[in-house]
Amino acid sequence: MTGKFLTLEGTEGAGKSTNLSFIKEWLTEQGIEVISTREPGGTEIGEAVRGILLNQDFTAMHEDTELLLMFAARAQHLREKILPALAQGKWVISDRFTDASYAYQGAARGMGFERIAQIEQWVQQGVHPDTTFVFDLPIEVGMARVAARGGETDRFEQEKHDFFEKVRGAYLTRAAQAPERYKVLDASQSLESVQAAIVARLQSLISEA
Ligand code: Z5A
Repeated sequence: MTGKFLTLEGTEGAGKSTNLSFIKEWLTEQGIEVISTREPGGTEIGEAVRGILLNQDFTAMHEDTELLLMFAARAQHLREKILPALAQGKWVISDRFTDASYAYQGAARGMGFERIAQIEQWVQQGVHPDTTFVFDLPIEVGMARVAARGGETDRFEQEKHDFFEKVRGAYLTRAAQAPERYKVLDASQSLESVQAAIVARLQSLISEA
C-alpha cells in the first residue's frame, strides 16, 4: 500500500504554510494518516542545509552550490522521510519540492531546466508528487502579506520583483504543461474560497485512492 504525495508551491506569502496545516487537519478528519514536511528541510540534516541556504550573510553563494544543496537536502528528505512514509500508506504533504528548483534556480536564476531535470532523475529516480497545488497571486500581494506578518527576511527575500515574476511564470508554465498533476489556485481570493478549491481536489484524490 502506498500513500499520496502532495506538494504546495508558489511565490512568497501565497499561503502555502497556512494551507499546509489546513490540508493536514482536513485529511486527518477523513481518517487518513498524514505527515507534513517542508523543503529545503524536513530532516535534521535537511534543516541544517536549509540554514545555509537561507542565511542572508551568504551572498557569495554560487548558483550551482545553491542548486546542489537543494538536491542534497532533498535526497536525504526522500530517503529518510518521504519514501518510508509513503510505503507505510501515509500521505505526505510537503511545503515545496522540486518544482521550486525549476522555478527559482531554473527560471529565476536562469540555470535552465535541462540540468535540473538531470539531477532530478538522479536523485528522485522517477518519484514525483501525485498532486501539486500552485498558490498563484500577484507578487506585490504576497509581499504585502509577508510584510504584514513581520519577522526576519532570508537570502531569497532579498531578491527583486522581477526575480519573483520569473518564479511565478515558471510555476504557471509547468502547471499548464501537466494539468493532471497540478491544481492552480487563485491565492488572492479569501482563505475560505482557496480552501474550498483545495477540498474539491482532495475529495477527488481520495475517491481515486
Ligand atoms: N527554494 C528554492 O529556491 N529552491 C527549492 O528547490 C526549494 C526552495 C525547495 C524558502 O522557502 C525559500 O527556498 C523560498 C524558495 C527557496 N524562498 N522564497 N521566497 P519557504 O517556503 O520557507 O519561504 P516562503 O515561500 O518565503 O514562505 P512564506 O513567505 O512563509 O509563504 P507562504 O508559506 O506561502 O505564506 P503563509 O505564511 O501561509 O501566508 C503569509 C501570510 O498571508 C500569513 O499571514 C497568512 O495568514 C496570510 N494569508 C494566507 N492566505 C491568505 C488569503 N487567502 N487571504 C489573506 N491572507 C492570507
